[in-house]
Amino acid sequence: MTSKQEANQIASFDAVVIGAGFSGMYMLYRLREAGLSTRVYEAADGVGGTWYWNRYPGARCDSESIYYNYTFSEELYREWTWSSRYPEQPEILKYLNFVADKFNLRTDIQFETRVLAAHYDEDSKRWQISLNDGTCVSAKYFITGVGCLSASNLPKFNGLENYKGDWYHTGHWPHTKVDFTGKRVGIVGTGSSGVQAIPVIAAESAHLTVFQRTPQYSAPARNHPYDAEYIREAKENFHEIKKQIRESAGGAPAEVPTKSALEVTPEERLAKFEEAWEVGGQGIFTSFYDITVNPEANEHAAEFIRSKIRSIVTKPDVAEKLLPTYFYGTKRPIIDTDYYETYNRDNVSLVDVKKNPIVEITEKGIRTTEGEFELDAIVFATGFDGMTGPLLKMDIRGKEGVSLKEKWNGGENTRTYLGVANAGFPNFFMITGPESPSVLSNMPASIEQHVEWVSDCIEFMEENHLETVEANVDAEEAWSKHCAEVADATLFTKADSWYTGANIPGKTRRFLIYLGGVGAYRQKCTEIAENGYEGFTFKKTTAPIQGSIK
Ligand code: N01
Repeated sequence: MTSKQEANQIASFDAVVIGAGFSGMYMLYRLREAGLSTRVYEAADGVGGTWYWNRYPGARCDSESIYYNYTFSEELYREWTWSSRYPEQPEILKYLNFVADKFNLRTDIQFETRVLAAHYDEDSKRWQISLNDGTCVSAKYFITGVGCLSASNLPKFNGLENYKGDWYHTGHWPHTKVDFTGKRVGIVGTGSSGVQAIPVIAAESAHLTVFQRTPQYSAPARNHPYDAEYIREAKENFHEIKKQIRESAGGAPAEVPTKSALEVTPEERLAKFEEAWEVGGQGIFTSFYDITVNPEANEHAAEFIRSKIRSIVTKPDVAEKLLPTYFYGTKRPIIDTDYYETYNRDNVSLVDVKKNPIVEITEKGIRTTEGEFELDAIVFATGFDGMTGPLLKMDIRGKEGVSLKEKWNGGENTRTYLGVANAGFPNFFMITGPESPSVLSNMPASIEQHVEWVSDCIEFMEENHLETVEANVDAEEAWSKHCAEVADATLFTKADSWYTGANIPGKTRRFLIYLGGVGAYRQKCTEIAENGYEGFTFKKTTAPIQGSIK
């Protein structure tokens, strides 16, 4: 510990957690139940994490609500009632506030406080955590619940500082309503955020210009209110739903495809896609088992969606611009409400900024190589520095003062053990970190699994009077290699997306999501724990203990 840290230290805890979203709130709940003094630090002035920040028009969930919630408490599951299949952001934020109230979580959350640095002190075997108010606290355990998509990406557009209109990023939307009535609005980006915002902003504004770099595959969400009977059944089936969520490949009950898109007749294939399109949601993605591994199978799904775009969008030149060409599903498959239909409105125009790139932001709007577009407001729906971005925003340093940034070497060497731990960083745990199923699963399911695994590990340490736990280098290397092998067998690594880091200029291209499935991953983590935390080294005050000590 430096003398400055010592002088500024104001408190010590058993555990410090960063973030008060789904991850941090449940982590707090579990650690408190285990009797540990725990403090959560949250930059926002309220709970909610991603659902606190992403307040842009049209923001809603793309996992079905009855599965997109905590399942650790049956009482909680029964007390909360979702209004619809894919609820809007305010409702999800309300749910998370309900959880915070029900379990009295706020007493141990310090809001409007950003963690700037966390350094492991090898003498005291504790983490020294520096806050943005200049103070410092210490903790035996340091846990990040910072999400995979919380570091927003605002590309460096020349001239943005000269722009006289208002501009917004979807990931940091104002808390008061932004009124686009009568305004000429431009939106840059057509990922999930852009696709959700575009129909809503188009309906409100005088004119909406969409600046599209890569056309996207999107399927209708077919959102609808839930009827009382459906909700009653879900609550009655809580235990079955919880089991399915935890054992499934994607973290939510879903039909497991058993057929290849190539073994069925063209008529059967089309019927399957049509059915998924009509039901709405992510069904096309899971219609056949080889959509994300076989280029030919993938092309059938891709062409089906292209045919839908051609049939929905009435202006052929606009439809043509909207046709995606990358492997379907290798960027996050989007679900929408009237996205393609919006391009039939007279007040919407589409600019292809791959063909005519953005040159600069001017005082009046956006200039592409095609010309200047005058705009009263600009919305940047340009996404996030995903996976590693939120962690690397902080100065996290493990043994010998080595930072996570140095260890991961600009992404060249990003390695974790199970996406939860890092060699060289004792008593540091990441909830849904790189190389765990995270964003390719129903997030609350993956979050609950990680939180439960981490709190079990901590309880095990406390019961056995262990001072530190650290991932072994060889275990980490083997896990990282396994993750890469699973990913390389798919088409996911082929797309330029935030999944691969390709959306951030200069970021090393790596695919940092474990694709083995939530159920299989859970089993692996459970086995590791049951085998005495294979691949981890625990230390008592003096001698290290390898492997099984149960
Ligand atoms: O971000 P994105 P997002 N010039 O990275 C474009 C989750 N999410 O916020 O594709 C011009 O997907 C970029 O173009 P390209 C979900 O997991 C969930 O939309 O890189 N354009 C792309 O079109 C999702 O995947 C929900 O060529 C530029 C867009 O900006 C993730 O968050 C809702 C550009 C960014 O798309 C991220 O989604 C919303 C530039 N310099 C989000 N830079 C739910 O439904 C980037 N773009 C739960």
